[in-house]
Amino acid sequence: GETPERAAVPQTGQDGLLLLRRIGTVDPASLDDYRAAGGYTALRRAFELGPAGVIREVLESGLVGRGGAAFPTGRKWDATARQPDHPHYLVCNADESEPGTFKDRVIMEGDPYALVEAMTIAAYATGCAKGYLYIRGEYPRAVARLQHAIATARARGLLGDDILGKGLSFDIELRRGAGAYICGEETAIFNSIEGQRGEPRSKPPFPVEKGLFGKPTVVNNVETLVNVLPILERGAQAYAAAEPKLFCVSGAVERPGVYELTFGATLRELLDLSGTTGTTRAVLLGGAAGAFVTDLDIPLTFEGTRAAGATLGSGVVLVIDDGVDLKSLLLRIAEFFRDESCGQCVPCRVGTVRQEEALHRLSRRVDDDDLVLLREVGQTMRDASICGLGQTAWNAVESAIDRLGVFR
Ligand code: L3W
Ligand code: SF4
Repeated sequence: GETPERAAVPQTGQDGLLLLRRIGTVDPASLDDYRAAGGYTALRRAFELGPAGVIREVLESGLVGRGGAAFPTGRKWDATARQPDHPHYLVCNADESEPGTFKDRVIMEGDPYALVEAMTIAAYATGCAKGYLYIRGEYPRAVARLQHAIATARARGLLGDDILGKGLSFDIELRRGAGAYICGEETAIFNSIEGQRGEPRSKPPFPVEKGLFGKPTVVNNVETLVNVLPILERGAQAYAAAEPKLFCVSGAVERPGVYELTFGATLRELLDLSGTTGTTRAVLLGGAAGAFVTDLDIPLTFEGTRAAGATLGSGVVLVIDDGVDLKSLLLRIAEFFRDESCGQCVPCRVGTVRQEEALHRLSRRVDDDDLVLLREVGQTMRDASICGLGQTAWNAVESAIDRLGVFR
């Protein structure tokens, strides 16, 4: 189902928003509104810089992927642009399915032309004539608004042949996912678009060499792509000095929603903006694939959360108060991974079942053998699974046992 409407209300603690600036202030159906609010200045700047110049700016900005893995975007673009094999493809990963994540939805519903423009810039820089927007099927409003934005941009010469009279040919095809979490994994997206089962492929080869239809492919998350607009508008250095990040705040808070902060703010500062209810016991950072933390003074950066044994992931901040039944929450997370495992590789297919069974037993009676088993199964999933789903399926459970003393 859809995330409750109130979760889609952007919240902010500061002026000068970069990523959320147009949301709620422009009509998402109106290309004229978008242009009046600064739309398409970044693409014009891209044409001035040329493809190599755009990649240089993105590299200099330090932008890393916002889907969870934080790989340098400029390196991905550069590697694809250099591939001699053609055609090159662009894929936007809009299959936002990590539990607790709803930032991409807010962008797509509130500022759809921003994503169309950002995809056009990415395609220009990396030499892609075709882009696929792979969007979560449970986002009907985002689908409708993006379809309208794509059709309007095409009718106005901003997609298709000879974009803005600059000789660029690029078009976007929207594809809807059918409800599988695993289809957010980049190579599972390729299989899904190609009409195969949505199962991850082994990497390497990485998509930049051999991706969609076996061709060099750039795959970026929605938030990653829209960051390219302020990078080109402001210049890489000005952008890097105040780099924006979106956070999806939910759980025991007064004002759940999407918050834009500058990297470096602490978890406590974010929770001061959202307000908390009850007594905060822990925060699940990074979603179901993430980890619980109790120190609210950790900086919300990729490095800061890693140093705290957690992950920023896709920006999930799920606040747990003392009224939450942690055992039920862990069971729900384990059930989710068991259900969403594609079943292709043994560590994950079997491990997610064993993890859920052990948690069921432990929630009835704490037994040391089950705790040992859980750790062994978890470590095996982490070490031997093909993709991120299996590799992260034990993170939250492990951190709840080690840091929150569940089952002690
Ligand atoms: C070229 C190399 N490219 C890595 C690329 C790779 C991918 C990106 C990250 O996601 C995380 C998990 C969850 N040459 C490269 C290279 N790349 N080495 O960089 O790669 P990787 O393998 O570190 O991670 P991953 O498999 O892409 C695993 C998180 O994803 N997650 C994300 C969900 C995202 C969405 C969304 O965007 N809509 O749903 C969910 O759990 O945190 O850590 O592009 O090809 N040498
Ligand atoms: Fe499928 Fe899980 Fe293996 Fe990923 S880790 S390929 S989801 S079975």
